[in-house]
Amino acid sequence: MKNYDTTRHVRGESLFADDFLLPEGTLFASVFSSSIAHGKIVSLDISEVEKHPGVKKIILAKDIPGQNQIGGIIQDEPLLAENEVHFCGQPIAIVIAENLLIARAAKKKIKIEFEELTPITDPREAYAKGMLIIPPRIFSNGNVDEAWTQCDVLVEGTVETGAQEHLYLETQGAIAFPTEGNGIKIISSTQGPTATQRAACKILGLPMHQVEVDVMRLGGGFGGKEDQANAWAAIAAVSAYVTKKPVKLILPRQEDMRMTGKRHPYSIDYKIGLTKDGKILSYEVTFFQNAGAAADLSTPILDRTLFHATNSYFVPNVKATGLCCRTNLPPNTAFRGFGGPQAMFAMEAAIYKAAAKLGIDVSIIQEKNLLTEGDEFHYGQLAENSKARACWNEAKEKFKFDEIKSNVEKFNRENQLSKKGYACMPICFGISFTNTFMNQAGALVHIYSDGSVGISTAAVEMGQGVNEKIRLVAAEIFSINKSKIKIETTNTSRVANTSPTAASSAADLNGKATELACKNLFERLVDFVKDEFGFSASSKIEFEDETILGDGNKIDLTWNELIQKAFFKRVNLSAHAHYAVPGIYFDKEKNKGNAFAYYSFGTAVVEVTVDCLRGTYIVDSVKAVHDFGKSFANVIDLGQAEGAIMQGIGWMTMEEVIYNSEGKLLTDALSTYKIPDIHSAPKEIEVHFLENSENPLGIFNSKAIGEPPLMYGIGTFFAIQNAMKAFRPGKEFQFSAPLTPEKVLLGLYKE
Ligand code: MTE
Ligand code: LUZ
Ligand code: MOS
Repeated sequence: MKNYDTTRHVRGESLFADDFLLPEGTLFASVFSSSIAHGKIVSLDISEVEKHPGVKKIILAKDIPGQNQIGGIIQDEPLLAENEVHFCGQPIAIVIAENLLIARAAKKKIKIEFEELTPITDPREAYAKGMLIIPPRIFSNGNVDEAWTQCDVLVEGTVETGAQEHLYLETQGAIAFPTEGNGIKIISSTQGPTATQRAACKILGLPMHQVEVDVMRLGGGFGGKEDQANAWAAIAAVSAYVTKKPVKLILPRQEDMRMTGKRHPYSIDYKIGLTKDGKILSYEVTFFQNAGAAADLSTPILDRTLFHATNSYFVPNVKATGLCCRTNLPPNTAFRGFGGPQAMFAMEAAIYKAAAKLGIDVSIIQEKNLLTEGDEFHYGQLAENSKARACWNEAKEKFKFDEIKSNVEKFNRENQLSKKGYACMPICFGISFTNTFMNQAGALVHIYSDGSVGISTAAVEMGQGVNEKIRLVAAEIFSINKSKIKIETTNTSRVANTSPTAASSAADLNGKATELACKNLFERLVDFVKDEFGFSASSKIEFEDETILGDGNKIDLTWNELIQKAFFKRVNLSAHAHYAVPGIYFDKEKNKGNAFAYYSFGTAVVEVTVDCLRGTYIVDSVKAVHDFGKSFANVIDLGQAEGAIMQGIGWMTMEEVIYNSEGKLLTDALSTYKIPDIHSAPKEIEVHFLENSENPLGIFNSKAIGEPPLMYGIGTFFAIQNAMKAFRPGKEFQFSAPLTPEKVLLGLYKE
């Protein structure tokens, strides 16, 4: 299967923001940022920079024509720091020069003095000092306090999860062009063109019709450009607005790593209560979310953590508390899974600890508590069409859990310094933006008079294959060769008021909008054929491989001829459609409602081998049965599953974001921040498509795939820990991710 971009990608012909041919006179921006995590700006001297040859302009907070504010949900984030700085890497000044080298060299001449204040980097410390961004959020049902008394066993503990750097191949960036009448056009590497448009409008003090945002494609986003592309686009925009010249800003990798937020690290307290045969009765959990210095998307991310507090299990009594803690780190942001993975890691940790105390197999507790049809989540929605047990049962049978267990035990009996471990990992992920209003999209479809088709939607292509999916939708409805269909750039003037490409729902939302628009055109063409060829109103007109059938008989008319005829008869060959997900709502006061259109389910089993002399490990295999609904793009979906699994393994094992106590990022390059390469990929990944799954709320009955499989990676942590237990039976290990080789070694040998 060829993806929409395949040919251009392999020939190096695909255009990214950095590849745009620039008009003569384009200027280049570089961002001067804070070197400390918390402090007051005592003095700022730019006089030396202004004298630097080739420097055209320096922009400070006071030069911003509109509001110095880019907070999307909570208005707590200045674009440029004015009196205080709140994180290391916070933008303070924009240096604009005739070329990039000058801009970067000149900014070193800025003289700044700070009065340093003590930074907070730990969310629990922030909480203790009252630094909450919003009041505590609580999702609950039943009564945990009453339920504890009915439990045979109670365990409690603490869990830590680490940050994760997005490391999209293409760093953040934008190019802004002044347009007629003081407007701005921005070419941006953003997942959310409308959010970028809004941020630029606020900074410039312009109405939205004066700012056009255009997105060709992204070299990866992974959530890192859902909100955080806005700042760089706004910086390019204000630079172009002030200088009246096109201005380009592309972040160098190290600045990108230092200045942008990551996946939220969490510190978590849990308490779980079960009967002696492993039925979970009660679960209480408190999430200390390290939000960083501004809210960004932390509040909806925290909500998704609360939604997914019980992962794929039914728990009758739940109290989940979310604390959004302000610290002096770069504002943390969306990252594939959006707070869900942290919640699921905590739930699994609780189950592991309970299993150890009960002296039973973890998988017994997992299996016993899986969601069954119609179980109620703690926020009131029912697990309808639950495939949790179907996936588990099929995985158990197909991958032979019993055999894996006995093979691992046999290996461990026969090997002293090398130990194997395995873990089962069921997942359940809700599909929809949890902010109900965001679940809408638009499509604009033009059939040109030569029969070729151009489609614009709100979806942003970032490697996940959404363009190919949208092309397949149109090709299916018109029954034309997909080579006739072009997917246009994502542009706010063509499709307005869009939600970001996020929440795994771009293919569903934009695919459905495309389906509606194409069906609309199809109906017009059917009516035209009936009129033109004398068919009755009740006749059946079909399109098949670019030919037209009337009541089952071929009409002497190709697609191209039909379109040309329709054009000359003044048929409207363009259609816009809007799609809004039906049936969802959520009461944010009571924290109850049907937040999700549907759920994505699956079960994976992960096997690892740990070298107990070195602390190193290899992932032998990840095998999963995943519910893709009825996939209509199998190769893309499989690629998404495999990529997400890798990213999940990276988060759980080797990717370690380290800030020192002064809030300075130490892992700001690929020499110090390790991501999985081909050598650390599982030797085997096998993802099986669950059969007989239908999903009318997904495009063509498929299910969203972008994020859910990431959470299979969590199994890797527990598989490694199980291998460690085989080496040191009886030793208690901490649930602190990532489980790097250093931590494995210390865990095995340090008392
Ligand atoms: N796949 C690639 N190759 N690159 C990406 O940046 N982002 C992921 C996922 N898969 C991403 C990706 C994230 S975070 C999301 S939310 C979904 O793609 C968004 O696209 P979709 O809604 O079309 O699945
Ligand atoms: N973004 C968002 C998301 O704004 N709301 C969500 O619920 C969400 N979920 C997953 C990923 N991004
Ligand atoms: Mo994905 S975290 O919703 O961009």
